[in-house]
Amino acid sequence: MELKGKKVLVAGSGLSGIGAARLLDQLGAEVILYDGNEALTREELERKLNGAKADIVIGQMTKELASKCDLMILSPGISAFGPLAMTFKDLSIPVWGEVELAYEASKGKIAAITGTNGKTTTTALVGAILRAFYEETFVVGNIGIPFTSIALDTTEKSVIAAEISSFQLETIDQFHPEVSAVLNVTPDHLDRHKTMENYADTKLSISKNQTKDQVLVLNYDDTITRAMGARINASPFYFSRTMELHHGAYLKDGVFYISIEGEKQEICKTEELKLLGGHNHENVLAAISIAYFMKVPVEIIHKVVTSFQAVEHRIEYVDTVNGVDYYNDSKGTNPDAAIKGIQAMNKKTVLIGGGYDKGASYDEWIDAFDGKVTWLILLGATADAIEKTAMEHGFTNIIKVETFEEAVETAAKKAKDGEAVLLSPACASWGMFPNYEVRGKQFKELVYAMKR
Ligand code: UMA
Repeated sequence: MELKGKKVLVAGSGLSGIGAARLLDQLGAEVILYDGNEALTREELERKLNGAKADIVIGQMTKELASKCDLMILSPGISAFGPLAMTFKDLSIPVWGEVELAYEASKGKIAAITGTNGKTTTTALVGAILRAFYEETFVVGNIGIPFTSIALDTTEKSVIAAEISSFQLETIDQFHPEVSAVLNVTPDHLDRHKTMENYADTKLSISKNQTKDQVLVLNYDDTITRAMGARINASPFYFSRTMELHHGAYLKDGVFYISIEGEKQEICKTEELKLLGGHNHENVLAAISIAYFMKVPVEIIHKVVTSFQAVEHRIEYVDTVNGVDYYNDSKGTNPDAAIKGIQAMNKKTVLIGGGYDKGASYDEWIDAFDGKVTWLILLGATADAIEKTAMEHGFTNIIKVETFEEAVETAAKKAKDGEAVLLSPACASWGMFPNYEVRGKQFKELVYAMKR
């Protein structure tokens, strides 16, 4: 769609909304920046727009305003099936996500990565590998850099590693990655997607425009992603931590291999990695596969994979205070991610959990405590629900607190010399923090303050 002169409403004034508004202004569209949060001020949004032209509307959306628009760009935090998006859809006005808009405006080849867990680490690792080989590499998306913010900097020679969430996939249309990946699908965001089937289908739509000569990388060890291979136009390429594959990437006896129709090549050994935890072996297998099909030579993949360090907020070692190791896993925003957090610990652990309620079930998470968790410190909207589940599973060493400071203080008191404190909440941070990054940074600050 030619966007010059079109009236486009951008919904949401967070990272994506501002990125989209700025891009649209550069493309010559007439931009309306809308945000439903009445606590925001015009001045704040003008400051964020940083010189880009846009009419600002805060508060209620009206049908009259909607009917004047040619297109609406939706921020990922707002559902594509909620009342705001439906107002536009009912008027037959196209609704795109910020990712679709960026795709329309950008050039180059995209490696797009989704999955419930591991997508930030995998995207960062793929980005690092691509950067070691290609001059023009961009790393964007859910990882925290809106795709729209770099769209006009891309050229035909660019390669883009994009972390794409299920929220972002609700509103793609023509988005067409060269290589895509669905790392795993476990329960998350069910308050928004309602059923697992819906959630998995949304994830799979990452590949909907790909053709037979393009690749969708899938996890063979996850039953949901394994079944996806039969439902796509692209060629599936599987990875496995448990099985040797004729055509796929796999881990066997501590060695990572990539095998193309039975022709196998060794990439590296587990002992060479700086990434901790078995779940990271899956991320490495996925990244190896994606980079291979983005045509990066195996020697370069080896070099980057073996030097790559963990991403901030994902089982990140913070410091040791009074003999206790502190780990920040603020990115553990659902039970499955938090299970990986506990599994990566190799000592007795005081766990800090709880937060925003996404309607998850905590049974498997509590089961994963496996005698390793000594105390569970709970806070946020889910504290009572988690306590109830823990009690049902016979885990009673629970302390509920009101504030985050209190949580860290209490954990420090309960942890003994030689043990660990892990922030891995199994819940999103919303309600207490704007995002998990702020929660993780505050955790680190509190640990550093104790050390001082
Ligand atoms: N808003 C409304 N109406 C609503 C809801 C929100 O107007 O009904 C407004 C809010 O007032 C706010 C804005 O929308 O001003 C926020 O938009 P947003 O929630 O889409 O957040 P962004 O700042 O644009 O950040 C988004 C992603 N956030 C979400 O999907 C919730 C970021 O992922 C991403 O890094 C960024 O785009 C750039 O691509 C964060 C995230 O939490 C890390 N992702 C979820 C996850 O990983 O689990 C999916």
